[in-house]
Amino acid sequence: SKASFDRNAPIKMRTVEIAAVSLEERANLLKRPVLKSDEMIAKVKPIVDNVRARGDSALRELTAKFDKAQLDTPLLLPPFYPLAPEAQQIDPAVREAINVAYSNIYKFHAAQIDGAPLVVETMPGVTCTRFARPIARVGLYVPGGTAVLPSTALMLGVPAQVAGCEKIVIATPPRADGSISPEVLYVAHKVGAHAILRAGGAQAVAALAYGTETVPKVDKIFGPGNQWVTAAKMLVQNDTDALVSIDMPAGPSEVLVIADETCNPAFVAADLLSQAEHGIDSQVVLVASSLPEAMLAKVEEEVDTQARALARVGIVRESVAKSLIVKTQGPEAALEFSNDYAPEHLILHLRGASGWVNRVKNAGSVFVGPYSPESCGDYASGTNHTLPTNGYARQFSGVNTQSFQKHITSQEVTVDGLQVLGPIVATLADCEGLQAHANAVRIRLGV
Ligand code: HSO
Ligand code: ZN
Repeated sequence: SKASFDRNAPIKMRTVEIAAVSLEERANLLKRPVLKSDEMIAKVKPIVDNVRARGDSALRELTAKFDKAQLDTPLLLPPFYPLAPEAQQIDPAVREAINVAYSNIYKFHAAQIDGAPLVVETMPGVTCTRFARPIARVGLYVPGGTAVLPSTALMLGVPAQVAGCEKIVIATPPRADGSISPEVLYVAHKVGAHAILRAGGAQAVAALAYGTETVPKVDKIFGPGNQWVTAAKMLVQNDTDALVSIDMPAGPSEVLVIADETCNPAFVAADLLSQAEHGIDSQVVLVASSLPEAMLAKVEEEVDTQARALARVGIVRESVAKSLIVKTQGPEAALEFSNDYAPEHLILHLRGASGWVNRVKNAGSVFVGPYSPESCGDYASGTNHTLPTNGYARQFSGVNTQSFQKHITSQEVTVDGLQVLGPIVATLADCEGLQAHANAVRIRLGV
């Protein structure tokens, strides 16, 4: 499809004036491209069933077919102690950058841990508590494809490590020679992963969900991926035999930038393009909050010139063509549009940007002011980059430490406590006609 684009054509976004569009058009602007989830689920089902039935041999065949890698050696790489020799050879600057990113992500996620139990005496002698426990076995999907993403290994591995998960399995598609990126190996070592499964796509998700001769079954599967990976996650989540949960449904990555007359047009353009380069279906929205025409033109000019200098210009050309500029009268209307859109990433290039954060109702992660590009959160500031897309920011949080924990509640009622609480419970049990429930109280009260 790349050939169908004229190289001289401007790399340009579509513009709409929000006050001028009908309610129906507005609703359309908020939509993402249709994810045909039931069609995709039907397509991945044979793959998932194959791995479930035939285990490792199916995995090897599918990896040869989709990743062009013949794996004669084990599918599962062993623990990484000591560090694999190829991982010792990564560029020292990259190694140091991973170390700093690791430390920031670790700090922010360690602060999120639900440590001390919650203890509440709801009535005298009636004590309710809630405490967290790690999810024992977790599978972390690290995409391969058009870019290697050691950063995703960090974003999933660090909270798993902080939460104290017993078994961390990283799944990632191997390169054609069967190897895994040394940077991913290095991150696996740092987060204390127990194994790397050299497989990707729906087949990797199936192996993690059901287990194979060599791949351990996990309790929860995390991580972004293409439509195949997402559909496979949705499929196994609904299979009670798999008994597995997932982090969230994932769609193409998104950014919404709100800019006013205080913005730096070159910064705004750079932020839009950093999202556009992820893939041809990346969703990029600029909300121009009373942005003077001359400045908007400057942003558009910057998008075009900066895009042309990118190695991934082919991808950017396609995603920018599908992107949108929404003009609003001021920041109130801009925030209203953003809250309705519920973007994965929200960047505020606004006067007094931090003052607008409390107006954000729906977003995966917010980037405040001119010096907070999304790239910082994508890699190294400390926040997680596995975030809800497709409008799911209305009801989902991004991956965080508690995504790797679950909560258990408990109660202890004293004999005196039961004197007061028991009759209340018996009355409600009688009301529901559940006599045995009432008896369990009355037998203790001796009434
Ligand atoms: N923006 C991506 C994360 C990422 N960026 C990884 C670079 N590497 C989705 O939130
Ligand atoms: Zn990114």
